[in-house]
Amino acid sequence: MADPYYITTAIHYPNGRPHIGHAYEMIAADAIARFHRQTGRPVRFQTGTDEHGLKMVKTARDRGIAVRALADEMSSYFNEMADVLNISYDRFIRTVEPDHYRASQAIWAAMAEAGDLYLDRYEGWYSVRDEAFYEEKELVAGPDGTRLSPQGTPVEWTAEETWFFRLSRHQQPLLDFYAANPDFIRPESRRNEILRFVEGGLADLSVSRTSFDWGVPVEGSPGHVMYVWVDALTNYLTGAGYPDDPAAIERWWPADLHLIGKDIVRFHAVYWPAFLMSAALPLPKQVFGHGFLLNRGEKMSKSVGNVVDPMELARLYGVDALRYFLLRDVSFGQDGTFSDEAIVTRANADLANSFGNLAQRTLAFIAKNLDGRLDDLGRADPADAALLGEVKSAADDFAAAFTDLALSQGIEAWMRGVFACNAYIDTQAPWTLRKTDPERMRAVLATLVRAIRDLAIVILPVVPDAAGRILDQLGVETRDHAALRDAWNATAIALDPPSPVFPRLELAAA
Ligand code: ME8
Repeated sequence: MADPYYITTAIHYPNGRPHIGHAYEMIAADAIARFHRQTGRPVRFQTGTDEHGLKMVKTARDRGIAVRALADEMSSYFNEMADVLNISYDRFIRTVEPDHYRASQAIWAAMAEAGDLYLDRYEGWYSVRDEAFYEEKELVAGPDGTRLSPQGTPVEWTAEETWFFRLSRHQQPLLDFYAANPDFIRPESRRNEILRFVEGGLADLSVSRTSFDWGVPVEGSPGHVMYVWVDALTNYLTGAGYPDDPAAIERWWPADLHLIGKDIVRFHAVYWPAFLMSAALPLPKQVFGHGFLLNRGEKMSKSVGNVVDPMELARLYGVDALRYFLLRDVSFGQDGTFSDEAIVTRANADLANSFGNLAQRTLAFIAKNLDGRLDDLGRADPADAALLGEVKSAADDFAAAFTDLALSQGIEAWMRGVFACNAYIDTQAPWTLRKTDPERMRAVLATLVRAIRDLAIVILPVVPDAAGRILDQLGVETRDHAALRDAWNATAIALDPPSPVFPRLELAAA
């Protein structure tokens, strides 16, 4: 039985509508989840919303509505976006759900049992926007002399009685863990950042709040709710069945991959493993901090007014084009920039003009000249095996790259397979063979159909809808990688004139 694979995105703050950065993270995680499913691994994929904390309280207060009403409304937009973008999640978790309360209280109890929690008074800086505490030495000066967090967000002084977690005690165990697991934090730049941070010493962490009540209650400590990051991180355990379902935990925990943005690596690579060590639970295998998406090179913000609605982009250009662009044009792990022009250019070049055209032209030719049937496989030539060899090597390179989370490199490898097919079709010229050598023409078409099927299977995780439709047109049911190694020959295919699955895009009017 293949190893189960558990992948998660960050859970998103539903204090506003989802933006393209949220969409990007879900799409990347979805492509990885789909890829692993195709290899035959049982996959569990979780995304969702992070609904507690002061940021939610303040946003609701500003809007004059109840926090729960804000959470319900905004969370539904995230869920809707996930569905529109074809995100194949197994669970869309909301941190207001009862099983999540049980999980958060269970890990709290385990940390208390380990002697890692104590009551004290917290005085220090807090950024509501980051939902994070900062030490004085980490702050930077703002333009008007105010203090800002290292992320550039406003900080406020807070003073209250809270529970503390003995993070300091976990400094050395964390360093030992990083040393023994060099791939725990990726990419390398993030790992180095975290090593420097932890080597610099860890202060104990304030993990409860008493100044508001929108959070998971700390049992036995009236007036305390958990610091939002304690319950937020625990969502990953909730999704694995903790604490109620030992068989599910056994199967899914530890998670294989927490996919998150670069701004929250500290929470996932320092606090989270420390909480888990304290609770005597296994640590996740990997935390990957992806880069940020920039709008034409600029950071997006409400005040600049350049925040982009991913649903609008999907409506204008199609979900598959958007998914393809984001995964192909952004080097995974680095920041990336997008614009309407870049999406259109990339989708047209790779999807409409290269792969789409290859499939459309081949299937339409078979539909027109052979009534959509290839019963007789014609006369083979070494060029056929050579092409299938190139496609196989493209598929292998894609798989190796996706296994290593080098997503854009994987797609580049796939494009090499598409280019090889287009070169083959031009050299073999089936439209000429139709008159001069029909037997050879059939072998060329059968080779192309085989190649198109394999390339469609390979690219399914990236463009599930369009690649799935090509496979439907070919009458191919399988979606698994195992099929890439089978002895399938093109037979009855494209009975009706095929319709193009990758339309040529035009730039939407500004
Ligand atoms: O941080 N480009 O939620 P969040 C790419 N609730 N990714 C971006 C981005 C951008 N421009 N802006 C944000 C939180 N992200 C917490 C997480 S997890 C237990 C709790 C990413 O809604 C960001 O890095 O602020 C994060 O991974 C995710 O979107 C949610 O951000």
